Amino acid sequence: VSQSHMKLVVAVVQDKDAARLLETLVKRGLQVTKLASTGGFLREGNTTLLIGTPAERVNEALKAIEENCHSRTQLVSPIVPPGGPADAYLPYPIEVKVGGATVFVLDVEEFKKI
Ligand code: 2BA
Repeated sequence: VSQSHMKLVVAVVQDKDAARLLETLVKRGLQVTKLASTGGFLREGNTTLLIGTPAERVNEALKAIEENCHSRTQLVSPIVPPGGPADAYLPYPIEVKVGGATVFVLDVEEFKKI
């Protein structure tokens, strides 16, 4: 495979979906690196996968992501400001929709194994 045809799929997925997705990718012969990551908004753990693949297999990777990643709603409690009138108002949790997956597909300038 010529290096100019390599793509890098960067996928931020939920921890709950990561194991099954990894298994699917590896079973299909795609190579993947799993990174432990943290979402900037929720400040909770998520998983970032780096999938380096020939361009013609990007769709297979995307399909595996689609099949294994589900969106979920999560409740987030607003922070009561310290020293604030904690009982003057009742902060209620708000619903946030997270995932299925946030995916970036990048052109790979160079790909080497040294
Ligand atoms: P988090 O940053 O923890 O965001 C979790 C979910 O919270 C997001 O789900 C979105 O529904 C909501 N959210 C994020 N920022 C918000 C804001 N400023 N106001 C209101 N709601 C907000 P997803 O969009 O599915 O993103 C899931 C995770 O994917 C994110 O976790 C983050 O780690 C990553 N991600 C999403 N978009 C990204 C981007 N443009 N660049 C880098 N990472 C991204």
